[in-house]
Amino acid sequence: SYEPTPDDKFSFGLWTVGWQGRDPFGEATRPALDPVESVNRLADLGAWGVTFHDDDLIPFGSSATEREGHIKRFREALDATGITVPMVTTNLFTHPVFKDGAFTANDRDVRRYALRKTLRNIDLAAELGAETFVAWGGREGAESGGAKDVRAALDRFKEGFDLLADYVVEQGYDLRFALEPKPNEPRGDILLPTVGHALAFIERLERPELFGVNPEVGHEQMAGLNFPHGIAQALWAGKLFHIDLNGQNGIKYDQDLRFGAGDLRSAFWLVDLLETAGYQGPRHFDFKPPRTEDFDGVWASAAGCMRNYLILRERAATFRADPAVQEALRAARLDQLATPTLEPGETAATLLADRSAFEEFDVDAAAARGMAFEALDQLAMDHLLGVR
Ligand code: 3MF
Ligand code: MG
Ligand code: MG
Ligand code: MG
Repeated sequence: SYEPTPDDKFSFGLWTVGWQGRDPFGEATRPALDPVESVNRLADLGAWGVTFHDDDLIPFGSSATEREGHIKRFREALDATGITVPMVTTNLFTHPVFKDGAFTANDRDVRRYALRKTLRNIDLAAELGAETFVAWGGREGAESGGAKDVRAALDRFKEGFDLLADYVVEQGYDLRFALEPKPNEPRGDILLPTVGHALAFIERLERPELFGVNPEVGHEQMAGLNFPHGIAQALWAGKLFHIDLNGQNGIKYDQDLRFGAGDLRSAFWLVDLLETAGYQGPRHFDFKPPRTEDFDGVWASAAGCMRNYLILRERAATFRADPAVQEALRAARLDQLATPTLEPGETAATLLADRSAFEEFDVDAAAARGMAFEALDQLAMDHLLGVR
């Protein structure tokens, strides 16, 4: 059965099911959704967690008393359903004040305001027991070359994150940051456009151990990149702190289709990777139920995200367990790739002394060997399509 349970660690942003369908060309097609209703419905569907931007829960500009009221009734819904809050994030992109960015806005007062908004939200994240604080810098970027000094902006980006990390340590919060890359939209070009850029940036921070990435399927695919490859590198670096699952059809606007829609083969390899690599974090969906849908369609779309993950998890497991696949993996020499290139303790000198590695190496015979990848990939297709 493909019925989700809390053990599957499926989580959803309030902004996903709550998306009203407003896009650059059209008005909302659905009324606003009460966060309490979202928590209840997601719990009914078998989800484990909800995540939110500060403004998803507490409308921008609320008074302190209103703020407390929103948090109180949200907490009551969490307690009643057992839904957790594994991740919280800050909205630093909707209000016009952030039109030129938040931590990297040219205007210094805007940067100071953005940091204050974030610090306040970090307190709330800790209060609700979140382990991950996501930062997507959607407005950190530019439309034209002279408008942004990218090196100065990266200095300001680092300054901001260093301050936030110091604060988390000073407060004794058990919270880590996950940076979310995206190449463009809403800015013409966004800073930290891909997983690779984000991983390199993190190493320049004062407390790199507190920072990882929150890659989103569609964001990497908007840049034409192979998402499972990016995830594999994040895992290899010990930096996959969180993930945004959704669907995307190639290099287009950020489609945010439900997980499994879009590039299905990529989704299969992604689930195979997450499940075999021992990723323990949330399976978080950042999707948008298309604006064609009413609320029945919204919940069908949310249920579909989880169902597709569970189907792909089963398909990937049957693929790995199939003796014919294991044989095909050997024929494709994946076992050899797992073997170090050098003998233990080997140096350049011993490699230079090994005549079999060069002088006597039969280059033509090695070049003539087939890699047997097509047979392996067809087995994967057969498993994905459910005919094996
Ligand atoms: C935009 C996004 C964001 C981030 C969110 C942080 C509004 O394309 O993906 O969603 O995921 O801000 O979690
Ligand atoms: Mg997105
Ligand atoms: Mg997206
Ligand atoms: Mg996202």
